[in-house]
Amino acid sequence: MKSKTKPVLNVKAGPAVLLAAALVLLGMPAFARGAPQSGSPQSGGRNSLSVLVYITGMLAGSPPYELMAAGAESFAAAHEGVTVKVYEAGFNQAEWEEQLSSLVASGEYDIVLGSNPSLPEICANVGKKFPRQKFIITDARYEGNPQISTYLYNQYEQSLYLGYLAGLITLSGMPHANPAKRLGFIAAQEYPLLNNHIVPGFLAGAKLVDPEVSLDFRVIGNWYDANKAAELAGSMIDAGTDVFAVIAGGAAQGLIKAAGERGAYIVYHNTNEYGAAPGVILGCGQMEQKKLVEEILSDVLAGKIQYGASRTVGAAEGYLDFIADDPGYAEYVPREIQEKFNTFLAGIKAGQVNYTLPPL
Ligand code: RBF
Repeated sequence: MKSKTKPVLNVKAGPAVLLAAALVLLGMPAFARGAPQSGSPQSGGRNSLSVLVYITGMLAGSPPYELMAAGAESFAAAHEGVTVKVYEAGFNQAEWEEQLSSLVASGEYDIVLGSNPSLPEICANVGKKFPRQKFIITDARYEGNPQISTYLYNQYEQSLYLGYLAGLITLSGMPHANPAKRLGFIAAQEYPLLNNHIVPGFLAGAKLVDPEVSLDFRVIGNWYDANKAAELAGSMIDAGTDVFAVIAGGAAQGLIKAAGERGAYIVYHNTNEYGAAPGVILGCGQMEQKKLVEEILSDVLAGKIQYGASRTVGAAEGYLDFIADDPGYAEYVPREIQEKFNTFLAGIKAGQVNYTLPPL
């Protein structure tokens, strides 16, 4: 079955279409699903929209997913005629393509919204079977497919400033900082965005503080095993790591627990996690995914999405930030570190820190 789009009001329409359009205006979008196609979403605006938010994993513990669902739901609450279904696909990546295919086969969704670097290829495959289905994916780059639009966060940049902060902390005289100049990075799994942007950016940022800083990089093997993350953290602390970064979804809780018990520090990507361990989590980046998703949906309604294209957004554009106005940073990080870090971050936001974004 093909995907369908909703009628717009300025089309020449028969009585059935007019009835469907009226029902949309009356807030009964479910009826409108049977309405015929009335023009491509790229051209001109639309009054109703059915969105599938496809979560490649689980919401809980995964900031990019929670923020995406929150953005879509708040947009739907503010726009009559916009409906959102959030589907959690679970952790079995081998099932994702088939699951998405059967969801799309219903023809219910005008767009599929997702956030995962591995999603474009899956959507390209699903899209071959459903040529009118559109997919919009954040946290990914994919170009040249007329069904797919992507938005890449410049995660090299967020890692650069979190790495810089980690470098300042490992060199400091803070209670748990040791002389080893050794940082740790715990990842759930390896993938190009992680290996080519996130980890190298983190080390490059730390090396701007002191070129002798080294990185101990370990992989959990999945996005949920907090015990394994705690185990890895313990052995990394034994080997001299005193400041960690982590990209591991819910499994990151194991690191937080181990660092709290053993005495180590964490800088955290994408979300405000200070409250989970004050005095342990000393810096949190912010991914403005909720804002980006609301803007994307607004562009969908306005017919302004560019399919086939990818846009990169970072700190200078206001889509990546650092949460400095939290006691977890303001009260626990020594003043002189804050001053150096704030200056560096301001430089990043002003585009004054020179770096080369590695290929993905
Ligand atoms: N990030 C999460 O926060 N939770 C997840 O469960 C999760 N699963 C992922 C699965 C795959 C196959 C890939 C490539 C990435 C996944 N990510 C997940 C990473 C996420 O999309 C993002 O890159 C990182 O959170 C860094 O912003």
